[in-house]
Amino acid sequence: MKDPRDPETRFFLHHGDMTDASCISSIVSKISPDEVYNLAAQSHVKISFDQPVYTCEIDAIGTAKILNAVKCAQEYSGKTIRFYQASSSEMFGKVQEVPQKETTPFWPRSPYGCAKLFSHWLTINYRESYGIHASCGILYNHESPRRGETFVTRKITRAVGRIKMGIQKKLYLGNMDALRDWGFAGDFVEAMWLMLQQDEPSDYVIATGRMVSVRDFCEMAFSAAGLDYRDFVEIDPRYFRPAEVDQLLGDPSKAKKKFGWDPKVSVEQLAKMMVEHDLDLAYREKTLQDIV
Ligand code: F7E
Repeated sequence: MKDPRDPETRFFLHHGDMTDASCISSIVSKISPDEVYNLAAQSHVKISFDQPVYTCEIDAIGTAKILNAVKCAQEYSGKTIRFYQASSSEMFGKVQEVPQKETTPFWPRSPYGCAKLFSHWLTINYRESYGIHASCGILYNHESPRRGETFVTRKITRAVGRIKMGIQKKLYLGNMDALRDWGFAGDFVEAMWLMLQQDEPSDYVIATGRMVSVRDFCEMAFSAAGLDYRDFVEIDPRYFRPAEVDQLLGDPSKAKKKFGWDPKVSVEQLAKMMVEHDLDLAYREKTLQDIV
């Protein structure tokens, strides 16, 4: 087994659980990290309506556990640990301003949005109370071929691949009029890292500054495979949410000004990238089906 203290070893997984404060603090004190990125979440908005308590346990109380572990480890060792909190555009929910910026008032519309808002403010509170170098990235929807298949972009591109290969007939969606500011996860992760390289901690909106509808994304994805979405997509009210976030559009100018961040991948390129990946995946599925 590789020695995790070896500088050549770039990646080492430790077991842990967001509900277990003792294991979080022992991992933080054992590793003594330079930077901590809290991306842990029950991150599906619709599921948060069905599992509100679990969502709050992980997305809200979990953050309190990590922040406190960071504070204690820092006090004990005297070493500065920089902290990143994955805040979400879902905190803007019923938007009070278009586009949204760091100063826009919040109005979350789901247990997920409420839990993220708690963590956002707790991170700011630890920064103000204990001088922790803690920053919040208010990230808009960020996607890639690695996206989970129950999120709408990947659900669409998976369906495109499978329909094209003849192993799926229809795609059932909920609210196709919802508007989102979709970017590429690779671009957004770069922004997270840049945030922690700044001398002073702060909060930043990370978005592309362009908004399209679920319907538009369908059009882009199906046409990337030479298909017309209107032939395959149907509405199923089961996918509607008890309270919807109708539109989200971010203004990333603070991040651009402070550390020169600019997203490189457009939503059209993103849809094409995901479709190409999922066509390949569906081709392999089809080949396997034909063999067995
Ligand atoms: O839905 C609509 C749905 O589940 C996008 C998470 O990463 O981004 C994500 O949250 C929109 C919504 O993402 C279906 O009603 C229509 O309006 O892909 P989504 P989300 O809820 O925006 C934020 C920034 C986060 O922080 C979250 O963790 O698409 N929609 N039909 C559908 N959505 C889904 N999932 N499935 C449908 O069939």
